Amino acid sequence: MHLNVNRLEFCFNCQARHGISGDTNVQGEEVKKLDVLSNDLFINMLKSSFTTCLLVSEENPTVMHVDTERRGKYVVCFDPLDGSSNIDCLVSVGSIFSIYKKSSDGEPSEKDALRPGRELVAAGYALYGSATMMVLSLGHGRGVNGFMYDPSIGEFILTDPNMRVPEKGKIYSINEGYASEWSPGLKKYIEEKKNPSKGKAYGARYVGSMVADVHRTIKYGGIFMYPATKSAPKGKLRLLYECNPMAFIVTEAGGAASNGSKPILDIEPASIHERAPCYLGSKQDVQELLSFLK
Ligand code: P6P
Repeated sequence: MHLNVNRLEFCFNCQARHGISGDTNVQGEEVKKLDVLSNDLFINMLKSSFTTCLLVSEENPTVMHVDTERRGKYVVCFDPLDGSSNIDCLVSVGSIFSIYKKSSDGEPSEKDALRPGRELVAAGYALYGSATMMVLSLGHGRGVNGFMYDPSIGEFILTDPNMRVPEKGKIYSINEGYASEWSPGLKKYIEEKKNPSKGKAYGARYVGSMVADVHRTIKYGGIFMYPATKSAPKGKLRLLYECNPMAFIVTEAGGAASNGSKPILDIEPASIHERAPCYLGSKQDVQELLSFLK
């Protein structure tokens, strides 16, 4: 799947494209025009690739069926432009996707997407930051690879082969604005990172775009958290096209990803837009956090 980055990047530079389109998506969030454009690009490119039979997008309330004559064997769940609320202030945004191979007989249906992340055959993200990078994994011990986009030749170049998450990091990443809603265990963990009983305090980094925060966590180590809170008991991030693909990639790169009680990849989805608490990053940092949550 070659994402039409030129067209998306071109539109980043088109003033006409910035700003609110006046619609709201199934999550009740403002939909910016680039959200709509990137969603259309993903849908059109995937359908015309003749490789997919069912699509799930953050921007669409229900699954999308691919017409029979263009149907393939893959189910793709995607967030076409994650972090779009950051577009107008030029903070990095990204696209996230996960891919299942249809295993059921008969017509494709929603159940072909409601499968644990362990069954994914591939996952990846594109980060539109100071450069454009695609990070991909085919799972099953085949590692994680990063491809930087070179606009001078219009191709993605393998610049980060076999990406690995450091065993332990020095950064914690969470939106501290919701601290009053955290569980006691999470409050104790964050306090320990700020005023450790031994060793040095962790640094705090939070972009507010999942792709940027996760990419930094893979590169530098540490832990990214979007926790359950009193007002959002299942957190904010969506399982099928945010938590699962990132958990698949981080786990494949030697890290860990949990919802606080089990590996994210073991969660049995009940609906295509369901949310899950997300704690992922360096194995030792995630394990330490889980000991506090217990
Ligand atoms: P908050 C972007 O809207 C997003 O879905 C993720 O990219 C990001 O990690 C999260 O929401 C940020 O949410 O509540 O901290 O602004």
